[in-house]
Amino acid sequence: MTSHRDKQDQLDEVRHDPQDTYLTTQQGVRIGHTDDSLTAGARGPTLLEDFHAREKITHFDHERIPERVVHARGAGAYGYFEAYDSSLADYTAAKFLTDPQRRTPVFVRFSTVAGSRGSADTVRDVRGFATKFYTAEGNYDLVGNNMPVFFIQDGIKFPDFVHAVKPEPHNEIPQAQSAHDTLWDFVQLQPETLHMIMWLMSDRALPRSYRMMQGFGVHTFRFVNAEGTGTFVKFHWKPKLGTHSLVWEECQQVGGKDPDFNRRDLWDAIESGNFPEWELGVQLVEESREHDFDFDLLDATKIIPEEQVPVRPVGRMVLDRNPDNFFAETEQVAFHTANVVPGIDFTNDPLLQARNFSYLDTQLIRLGGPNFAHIPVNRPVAEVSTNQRDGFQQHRIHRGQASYSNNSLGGGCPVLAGAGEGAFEHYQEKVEGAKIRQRSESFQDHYTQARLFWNSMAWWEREHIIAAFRFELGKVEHVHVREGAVAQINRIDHDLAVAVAEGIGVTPPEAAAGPGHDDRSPALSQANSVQDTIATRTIALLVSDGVDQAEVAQLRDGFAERGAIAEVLGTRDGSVRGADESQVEVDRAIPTVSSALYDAVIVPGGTDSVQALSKDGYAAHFVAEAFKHAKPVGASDEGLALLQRAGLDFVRHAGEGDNVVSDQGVVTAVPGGAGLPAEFIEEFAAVLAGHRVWDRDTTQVVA
Ligand code: HDE
Repeated sequence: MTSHRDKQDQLDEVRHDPQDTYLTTQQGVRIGHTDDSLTAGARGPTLLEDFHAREKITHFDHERIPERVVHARGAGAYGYFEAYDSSLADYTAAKFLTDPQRRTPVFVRFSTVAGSRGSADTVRDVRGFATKFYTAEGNYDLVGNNMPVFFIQDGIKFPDFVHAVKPEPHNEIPQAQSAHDTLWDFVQLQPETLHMIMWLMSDRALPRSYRMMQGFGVHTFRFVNAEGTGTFVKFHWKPKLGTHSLVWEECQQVGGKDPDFNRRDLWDAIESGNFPEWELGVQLVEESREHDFDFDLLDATKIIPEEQVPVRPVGRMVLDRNPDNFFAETEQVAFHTANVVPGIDFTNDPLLQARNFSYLDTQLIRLGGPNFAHIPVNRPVAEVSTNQRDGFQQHRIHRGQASYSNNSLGGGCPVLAGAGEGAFEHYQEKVEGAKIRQRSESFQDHYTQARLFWNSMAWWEREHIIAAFRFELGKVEHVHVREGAVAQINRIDHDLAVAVAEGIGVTPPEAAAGPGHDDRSPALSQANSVQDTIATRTIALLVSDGVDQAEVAQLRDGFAERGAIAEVLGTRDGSVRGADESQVEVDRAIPTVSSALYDAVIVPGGTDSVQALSKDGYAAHFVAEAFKHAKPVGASDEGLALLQRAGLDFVRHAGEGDNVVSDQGVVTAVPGGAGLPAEFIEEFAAVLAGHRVWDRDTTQVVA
């Protein structure tokens, strides 16, 4: 029976703890002095025989390996997957998806695509969502993204696309940005990118947290059941906390204040026991229905709208353990789309076919040879027995005389699995055709689904998309590239193209022929993914000397009960004085953070505290900015002064019989004998569960 511990038990064998050890060389010789080289005299030359110095420096010189050519920046964690029931057995022989008794260990790595290893987390980019399932039948890798489509249809275009999006080759500018000429030149000339570009310009490219984003296998894969019958399948991960994003301005601020924002969030959530969780779902299409759609199932620039083929929930994944060592685990993990197990197979999606070549190939250079599967994080929990031998970093001591099949000298071992012994059998698809270099006619419509996406957005999502196009194209130097991009957008939606053109100094185009349909897919809008929870959201409580300490405690406890985290931000670090002269502990000083790092802000009462905060530029800015970013803002009666100082002069005082007022996501309360009324926290939590308050008059904000 697979248990969630299997992988961890295996890793325990190689985990090393320096506790109670002596410093040694790599050869195990103890070292008593590591600060000075061996020299001829105190001021003389260093001696070659100083094996310790040489080993120490040589090892250091070789510490770096090539970063991933794409998805270089990432963060990972361990966990497990469990199927809800066995109902998928009609479609797939994959045991980890059909045996609810199993807990299959997993390692997941989230990543950005374009930036280098040291780039900021909160850039506008696609996020990788790669999962390695250590199943009892071998490793299965689902190497997906947080967007369900891709930029190109055929893998042969991948080097072109990546060269276009990466920093430009002459000056290596800009880092981790798509807002530059070469990407948009590629886009304007390659309309198959457009559907994905719509996703990239949307809030999906700015996840609030890895724990709050969806994942998609992107390609149509194939399930194969025990009888050998195939069914097309698309994979979906849905986060338990809903799908939520930052706004673009926040992303840019966070990039400076905390470039590790998403990485830290994942780490902290796991360390504090708030284990991230996703539900795995599948869309299933019988082979007989392959041609029933107005797009090609093999085209990775298309989704199957959920309204056409519903997503069927099949199991859940929980991440419950951080790695011990970033390099050993997160950096050395090697995913590969061709790592499949019986029950899962490929389709002829030309993007997938190229990936099946690329991922093995890239590990050979990145991890220095063919034995990277021996690296602990990559080792299956299933038994491995091959006739492959030697190579750099061979970690196994293969015994015996025979390393070939068939053999008689080794007793015929390793033996071939017979019928019923779990051998992987390739799906027997009949294929025929002339050898040609030509894209299928069925791949030629690049606008219908881009328009479907646009039609499905809430008004504020549309506003964000327009602003994103304006930002990105506004950074493009070549006018013909701006114009070309607008012309392409015009074929998706005329109003969108006009809005973009007006922002970037390009003549708005005439209406162009395009798909022109009004179809919508509600599942595409993040407005429809809100869950009724505030678990792990962060709320800033702004305080200074004289704060009402009872309110602070009440807010901390009230939000903790709902799984959220209220942090006390003071005009200085350490502690501030409460109104009753007690010490109120401060988590962080306001100038060291930013409203962009929190989901909401509340100003508790205490006359002196609010007065001091009102004189503090940082505090007023904090509130104004949180309001501008559509976040919930709250205040106890006295705290209103700071809200007004921040320009929120529409905020009314709560009054008699009306002790909590909630207007445009600004919640205020008049405390009674028992402190803040219970409805205050309740109402604030309800607003916060909605993540942002888009119906807000932002002209109220002081610039
Ligand atoms: Fe990748 N991709 N990719 N990709 N990809 C890599 O493999 C590649 C594509 C994705 O956390 C590389 O180990 C080609 C689609 C993720 O380690 C490389 C093509 C999707 C990760 C590679 C694609 C992805 C990678 C670089 C077009 C979403 C990070 C390092 C045919 C379904 C995995 C590495 C991790 C990484 C090639 C397209 C997702 C070079 C040739 C589509 C999440 O092999």
